[in-house]
Amino acid sequence: MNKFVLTVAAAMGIATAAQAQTWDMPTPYGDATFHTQNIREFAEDVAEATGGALTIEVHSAGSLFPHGEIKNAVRSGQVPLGEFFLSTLANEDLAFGMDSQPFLATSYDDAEALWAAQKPVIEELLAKQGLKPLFSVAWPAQGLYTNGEIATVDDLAGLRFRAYNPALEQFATLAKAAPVQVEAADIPQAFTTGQVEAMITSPSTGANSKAWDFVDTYTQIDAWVPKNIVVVNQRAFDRLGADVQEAVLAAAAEAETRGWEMSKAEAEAKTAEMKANGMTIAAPSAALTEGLQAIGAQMLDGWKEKAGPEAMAILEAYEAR
Ligand code: PCA
Repeated sequence: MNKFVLTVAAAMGIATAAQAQTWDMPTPYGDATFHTQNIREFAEDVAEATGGALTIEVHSAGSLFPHGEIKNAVRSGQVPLGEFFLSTLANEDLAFGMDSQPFLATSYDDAEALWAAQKPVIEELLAKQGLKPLFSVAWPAQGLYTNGEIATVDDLAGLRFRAYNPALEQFATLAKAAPVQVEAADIPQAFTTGQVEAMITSPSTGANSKAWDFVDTYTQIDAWVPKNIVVVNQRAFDRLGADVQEAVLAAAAEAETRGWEMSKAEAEAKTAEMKANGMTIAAPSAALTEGLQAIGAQMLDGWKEKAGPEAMAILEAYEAR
């Protein structure tokens, strides 16, 4: 087919064998992560539904772009789509970080309600950057990994504490710990080299990093339920034929539903895996819960002072549910 015919075919959105394309998709987390597994299923569904017209090649564990660059790589069109941890964008707008506000949404029901309130605003904010959200999936609730039992917030003072977003950095600082930003894939090394000695993350990431190799206690503080998001470059999406676009959106909707189910199943299975590997699975003491919730309340007060109208609207919609 000559170039002219191809261009006309492309402009008309006609899928031809010659047009079959492959999309590279960077993701931050490793292959054992349920988010990655869910995304691979999404890619298979798209390939199948489009009869191979669109193939998505998943590049996991930050192998194509480091986590912190994935959003801008999609925005600039270097790659057509990618996944990242939504709340890492909280410095752009507080609306992005709300799922990581300590003790604001701590169950899956809360998290679903928060996402429903967040979604229209996130869509609008990302649309300004030429990005379109495809789906978002929650991690299991975030718990505390330490050596030895943490009876009160005071026990966290001075600990080198792994952080993964601005909210956790602030939370650790307010607990008088010393936050250090570390990507999930680097957790084992950060502990073995002494760069960090405690963290807050899900049982998924805890078990996948073999937390039992470097800490002995998991305290189920269930502090927040943060999400990953998959976004596509709007222009790349618009260039797809209408039938392919439809297939992508249908597979994305399925991936969102499936991902939340996988997350729920993981919460229990991965906690059991940590227990089976010798970790103590502890409930937080009343004093610890009280202390952590006080930090959460302080953070939310500060948040309200800085939040723009969009972020405030999310909070109000969520709280009015
Ligand atoms: N795992 C990711 C994000 C939240 C989670 O549970 C991490 O620890 O980086």
